[in-house]
Amino acid sequence: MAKIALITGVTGQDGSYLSEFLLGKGYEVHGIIRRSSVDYRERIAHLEGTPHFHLHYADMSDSMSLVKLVGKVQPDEIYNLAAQSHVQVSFDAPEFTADVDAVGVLRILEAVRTNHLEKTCKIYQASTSELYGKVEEVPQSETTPFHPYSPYAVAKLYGYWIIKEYREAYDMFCCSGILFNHESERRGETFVTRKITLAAARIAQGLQECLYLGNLDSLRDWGYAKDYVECMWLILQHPTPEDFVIATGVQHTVREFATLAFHHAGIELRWEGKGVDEKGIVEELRIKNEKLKIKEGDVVVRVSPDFYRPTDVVNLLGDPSKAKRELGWNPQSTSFEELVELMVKHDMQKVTREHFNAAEYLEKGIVK
Ligand code: NAP
Ligand code: F7E
Repeated sequence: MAKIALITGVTGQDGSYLSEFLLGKGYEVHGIIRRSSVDYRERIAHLEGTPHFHLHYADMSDSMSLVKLVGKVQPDEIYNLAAQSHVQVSFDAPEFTADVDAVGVLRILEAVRTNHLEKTCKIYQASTSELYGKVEEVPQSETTPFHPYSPYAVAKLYGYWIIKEYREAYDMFCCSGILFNHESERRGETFVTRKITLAAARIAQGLQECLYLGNLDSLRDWGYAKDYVECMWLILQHPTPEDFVIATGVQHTVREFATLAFHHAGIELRWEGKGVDEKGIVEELRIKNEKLKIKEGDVVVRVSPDFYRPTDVVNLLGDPSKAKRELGWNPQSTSFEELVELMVKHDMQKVTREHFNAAEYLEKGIVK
């Protein structure tokens, strides 16, 4: 009998990769989608219609929809990935964020209990390095104290504790993966990495002149989403329900990410100034493209306080020793350098496809 998995957040970056991963392992995969005025399911479009992949309407803010769905699907494993996942947005929509990211976790746990599946259904909770927030030690491990520093992080902290509570109170197999930032070609376009790789691709193809960013000094431990979804599964295959830090153990600034991304788009940057006056300037252009709107010496990255946060998490570095030791997971399967390169390559092609005749571009504009 194939195992049955239910994924909330199936349309998101991680949900799409996890669906592919579980289908590859022979699972029957069910995903929760929510009603929207436009059906925008680009990340899972290639899976729709495949025999063991099923989508259902439900919502993390609607208990009854979750209770009915869990009863209908009878999952062996639930991966709770659904969330309002943008930290900056959580300052503008804190109540919605709390409802989905905090109480939503409780609703999933109660849906499992209501259907009397607490002894058979394992639950993975998408927890986050944002719990460490205003960090109390570097690097951060499973024993580092939490200090959440945004409405998103406070909501996710509730999710973390309610999972732990149900594990102890009802002997349920439910665990949190404390995942550090993970990115990919499918990352939402307003997260800093994807915003940078798309802008570098557009600037390199003459479609944009400047990229505006917030805090360039912020440090993140960035991994590749495709590598991280394997860990979600491994956590549920572990003999005992436990929480794990998933990270690469390497950190870089936003500025370093931008420098490398522009390099792969054929633009070498140098940085001048400090704080809001800092600028990324074209040091060398390695692109031949008649459509290009920039030249050497032009400013292509500026700082805008619009992207500053009321409180910002600035020093995340994970210690993945436990996941390495107990799950046999390799935190270095995709390096930072490989991640940036694959994201830029993808976005160079996407921009070309969307805006130009590909053949014309390949003929006239190439990265030397
Ligand atoms: P994402 O791309 O933003 O996807 C979020 C998913 O949640 C989408 O499928 C979204 O559906 C769904 N969702 C939001 N509100 C919902 C609601 N009320 N009911 C049902 N579904 C809802 O996020 P991600 O990067 O894949 O991250 C997956 C999970 O891991 C999230 O919980 C996030 O907080 C957490 N996390 C992410 C990272 C990271 O670096 N990516 C790190 C640590 C933890 P729509 O498509 O309809 O909007
Ligand atoms: O910001 C700085 C910003 O929005 C990273 C989510 O998946 O990972 C993600 O949250 C850093 C921050 O991700 C811009 O201030 C500078 O310090 O890409 P981000 P995040 O806030 O780390 C965690 C682990 C999650 O759990 C979340 O769900 O970059 N930054 N300039 C900027 N950030 C954005 N978005 N845009 C800028 O222009």
